[in-house]
Amino acid sequence: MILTIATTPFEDQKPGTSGLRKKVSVFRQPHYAENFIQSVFDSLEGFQGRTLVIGGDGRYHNSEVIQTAIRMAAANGFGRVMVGQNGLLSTPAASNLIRRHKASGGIILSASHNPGGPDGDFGIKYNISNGGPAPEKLTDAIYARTRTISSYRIAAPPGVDLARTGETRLGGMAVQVVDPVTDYAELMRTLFDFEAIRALIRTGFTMRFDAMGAVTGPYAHRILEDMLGFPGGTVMNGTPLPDFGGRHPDPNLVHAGELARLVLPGGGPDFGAASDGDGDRNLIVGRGMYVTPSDSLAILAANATLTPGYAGGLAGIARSMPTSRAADRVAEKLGIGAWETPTGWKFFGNLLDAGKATLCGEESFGTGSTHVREKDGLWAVLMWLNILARRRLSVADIVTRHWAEYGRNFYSRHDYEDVDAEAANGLMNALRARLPSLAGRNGIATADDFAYDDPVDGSRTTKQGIRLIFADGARIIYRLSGTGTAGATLRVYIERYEPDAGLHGMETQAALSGLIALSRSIAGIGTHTGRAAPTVIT
Ligand code: VG1
Ligand code: CO
Repeated sequence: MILTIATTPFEDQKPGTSGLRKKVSVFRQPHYAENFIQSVFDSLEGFQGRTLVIGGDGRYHNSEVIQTAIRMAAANGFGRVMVGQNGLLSTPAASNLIRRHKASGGIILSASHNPGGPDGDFGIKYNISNGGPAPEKLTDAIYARTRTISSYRIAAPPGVDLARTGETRLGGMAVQVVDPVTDYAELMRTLFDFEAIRALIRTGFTMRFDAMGAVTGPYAHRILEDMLGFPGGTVMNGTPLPDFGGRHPDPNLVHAGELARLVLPGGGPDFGAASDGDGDRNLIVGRGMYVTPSDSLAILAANATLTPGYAGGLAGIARSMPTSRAADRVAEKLGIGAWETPTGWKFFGNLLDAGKATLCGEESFGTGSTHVREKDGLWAVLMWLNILARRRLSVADIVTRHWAEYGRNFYSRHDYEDVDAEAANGLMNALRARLPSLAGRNGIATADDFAYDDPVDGSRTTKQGIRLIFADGARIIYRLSGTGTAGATLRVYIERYEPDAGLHGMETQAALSGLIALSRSIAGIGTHTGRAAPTVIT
């Protein structure tokens, strides 16, 4: 039986950088998730009778909303939902399922790297038929719909049993519960030389992968341990938990500190990696070497032809604007396109679909390629393993040789978290107002607010970050986070190019100290926010 339930709009359902993210307590309000999901369906066309992929990162509240989404899909006329067993799908695995099974789209329940649990965050994201996050045009339409919605449709309870794989029905709709790992693991096998990685393991090579109590546990156990043959225990924190075991599943040196302390000092494993809540981010460390995500993108690009999936070369490399320009140097050397987009994976989709870019990356621990339309944590780990297996060098040697060849882009992001929202907006507005007067002083050559003209669909996106570009190519960038759920987070991105290999060994914060001081004084960070220093440095 299909129920039509009367509702009234919520004012705060505007999707951010990556879908709608709110506190669990907000999502638990009656009708809240239902309103948003119905607004998504109302903004789509031509899905009647077609397939919808549904999955989530297993965080607290996942099991409730997944049943809601399935019952609403049935009531709205989808022909089939394909859902991960126990409601689990990593974000890249969901993207793969959408593409592989020609679904009309997918709903991903995740707040990614944000903490989970009853006091944590929850999120809903819609992905389109190419497997990628909905573009701005669609998220704008969804938001507009949330402002006028007056009813939603939902199949009467009960929902469906997601514990067992196989097919059942809900009203006129088929419900197919699939193993979340199988198709994804198959895709990885087509891209990377598993035999070469096995040979590397036989030389005594060891690694640790920290799943951070989140969704990649089952993927990493299957691929790294069962398929590649790394010994049991290689995967840490490999069981997905609703509260991630109390962890903040953000794979940086702070939150993945356990892994970093194991690998970085030496004497432990040769290689360390971690992923986030929904499996789309990656952290890469070796003995004595933390690989910045910006460098990782450049290094993967420079070595891509060593892997079967990319042996034919790359069409181009895309990076988000605040990501360092290290990848641009590789693109230049390879004679391929270098693209610069706003922050958020949704801006890469068109470039990938149009064949303009093969690899993409963001400074925020996100790397990916044409194989899906999301960033992909385990994919990056496997690509590193494939390259290590072929080059037989340590992570540190690969990175320092890369710098010696291309020069080093010293890079750091300073986050000022949970700042008063008004103060953060005040800082950005004041900076914006002063843009015309900033150039010409302190070595700044240009100062602007980044706007992006999509080369494929011609859409224009404005106000994507304030850029101070120095005469020597150094950059300071300011933007506000679009994924937080409390207050505001000011992100300051700082970059400087150093061609002299004799100086590449400098500590990053020291190498950037002049720019860091400027980043604080020019924007008046202390005055506006009351903060003398950032809360997180990556
Ligand atoms: C952050 C990152 C951005 C990333 C986004 C989603 O957004 O900076 O690069 O695409 O998170 O990642 P923001 O607006 O907070 O800076 V995930 O893994 O949280 O879906
Ligand atoms: Co994520």
